[in-house]
Amino acid sequence: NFDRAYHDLLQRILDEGSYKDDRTGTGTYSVFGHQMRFDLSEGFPLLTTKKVFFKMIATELIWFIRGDTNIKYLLEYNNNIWNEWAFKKWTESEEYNGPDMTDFGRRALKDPEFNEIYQGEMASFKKKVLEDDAFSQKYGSLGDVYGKQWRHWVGADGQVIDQLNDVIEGIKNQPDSRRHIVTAWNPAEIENMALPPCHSFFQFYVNDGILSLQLYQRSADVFLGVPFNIASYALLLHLVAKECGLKAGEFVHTMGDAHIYSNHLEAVKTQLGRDSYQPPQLKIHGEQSIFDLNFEDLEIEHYESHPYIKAPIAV
Ligand code: UFP
Repeated sequence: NFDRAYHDLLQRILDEGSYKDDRTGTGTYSVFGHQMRFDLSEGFPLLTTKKVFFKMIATELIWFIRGDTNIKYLLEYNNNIWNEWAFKKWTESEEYNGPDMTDFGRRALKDPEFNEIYQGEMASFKKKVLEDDAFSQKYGSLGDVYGKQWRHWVGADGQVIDQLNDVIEGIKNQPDSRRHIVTAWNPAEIENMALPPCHSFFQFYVNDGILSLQLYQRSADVFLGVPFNIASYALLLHLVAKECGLKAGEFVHTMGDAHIYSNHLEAVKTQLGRDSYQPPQLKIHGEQSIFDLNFEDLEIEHYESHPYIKAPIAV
C-alpha cells in the first residue's frame, strides 16, 4: 500500500531524524539516504491520507516534457507553483518601478500590511504574463530549469541535447541498455538557477516488457514536496511506458537529505493518525505522442482521500 511506504518514511524521520539548521532558517529533522518503491500495477500513487492536487502535478510535468520554461503555460491552468521565481526576476529588473519587493516571501508571512501590497503586485504580474506576449516572453521565462535541461541541454560546444527524446529512443531500440539516464543537474548552470534541481537525476530499466524508473532526489521536503514528487514521477513513468509500448512497472524513489521542517511536525502527526483508502487509477486517453500530450488527456479515477492539510512552505 502506497501510503504505508510514505508513512514509514515520516515515522523514520520522527524516530531517527536529527535536528539541524537549514538554508531557509526554519530548521529540519532529517535522515540521509532513503528509498521507497511503488509498484504501479497496483494503482496510481496519489496519497490518500491527505488530498494531493493531481492537476498541479500533471500540468507541471507536461510543462517539463514540452521543454517549456515560461510560467504562462502553468498560469493558463491556474497553476501557481513557479510564480515566485518569475516574480522575483521581474521585481529585481530595471523596468519594475512598483513598491520594494525585496525578500517578499518572508516579509509577506510576517507583515499583513506588506502581504496585501505583495498580493496586489503578484496579481498584476500574473495578469500581464497572461495577456501581454512581449512581457511574458521577457519576464515569464525562468531560464535554466527542468524543461530546459530535459529537452535543450546546451553542451560546451553549443550543441543542444534532447535528453528525454534520446532516452525514449534508447528504451525503444536498446531496451537492455544500462544508460537510460536523464539529468537535470547541470553543474555549469547551477549558479544561474533560482533553485538547483531537487529531483536531479533519473534512470529507466526495461525487463520482460515492463519499464521501471528510479529517481535520485537530492533534497526532499517530505511533508509538502514528496507527495508531489511521487505522483509526478509515477505519471512520467506511465507516459514513457505508453510511448514505448511497455507496461509501467516500479517507481523507485531514492532520496538524499530527506527532511521534515520543524513547523510541519503537527501536520505530520495529523496525517500519521489517518487510515488509507484504496489507491486511485490513472487513465491516459488517446494515442498522441508524449510530446503532444495535454492535461485534458489525463484522468484520475476513483480518488478517495482525507482532506488537504495546510502547512507553511519554507522559501
Ligand atoms: N523541494 C522538494 N521537492 C521539490 C522541490 C523542492 O522537496 O520538487 F522543488 C524542497 C526540498 C527542500 C527545498 O526543502 O525544497 C529546496 O531547498 P534546498 O535547495 O536548500 O535543498
